[in-house]
Amino acid sequence: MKLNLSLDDFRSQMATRGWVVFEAAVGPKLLARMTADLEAAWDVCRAIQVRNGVANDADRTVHHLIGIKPSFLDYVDESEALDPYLEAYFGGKYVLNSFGGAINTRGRTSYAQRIHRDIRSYSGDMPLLLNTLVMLDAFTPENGATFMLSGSHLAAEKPSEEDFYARAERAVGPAGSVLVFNSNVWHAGGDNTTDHTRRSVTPMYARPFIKPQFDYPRVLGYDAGASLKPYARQVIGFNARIPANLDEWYQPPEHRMYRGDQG
Ligand SMILES: O=C(O)CCC(=O)C(=O)O
Repeated sequence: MKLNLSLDDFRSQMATRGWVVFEAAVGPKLLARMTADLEAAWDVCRAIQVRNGVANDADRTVHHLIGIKPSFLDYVDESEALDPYLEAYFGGKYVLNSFGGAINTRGRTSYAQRIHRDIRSYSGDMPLLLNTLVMLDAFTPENGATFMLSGSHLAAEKPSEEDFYARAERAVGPAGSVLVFNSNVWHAGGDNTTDHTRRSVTPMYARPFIKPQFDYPRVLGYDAGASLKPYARQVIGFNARIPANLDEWYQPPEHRMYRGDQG
């Protein structure tokens, strides 16, 4: 992964605008694998969405890709390059909170296209949650590049729709770009008015003491932790698990399920 922003630029843009784009950060090989895996994951997720009666509004969205296909775990390894930036944002360790994705096509919409922020409790200047979005295809205004309301992480209130669309900027970039934003920023996916798909995956990160949306260590299996690289082990959440019996609880610090450096 190559990152075209200095740590200082990242810090200052995150403080003022609340979002940055690392352009063409992910290389073409991994990008192609993730794109193919995203299409395959849609079939897996869709079957369960339909079976469980939650297909409405979820059109062409996928969730919790870790464990569905291997390239998403490879992305976690690759994204270690982002660690100094994410650690600077959080001021400490962080874990994956969710890892979804979307396949936006002409004429089809999902919940991600409503104006929203991804943290239900506004956290002000306390950094609890961070969104990222990996552009598997180039993002353009025509194919629905995300609308971002710069500076909106600085106020609790939701902007009116009129105000939002009057002032929002578009997060554009070539394929492989990574949009990173403070989860307090109001944003919305755009409409795809082209004949080409606009695909993305959206790893979100949180401080380890925030409950993740999915139990990724259990998805992979606790035994899988030993074979992961230390960065992936941390980000997947192996150092921030919840003991479920007293044998897991009574452990020396180096074997604890929730390690002492997780905040
Ligand atoms: O698909 C998009 O452009 C927006 C994605 C989004 O809203 C999100 O990840 O929360």
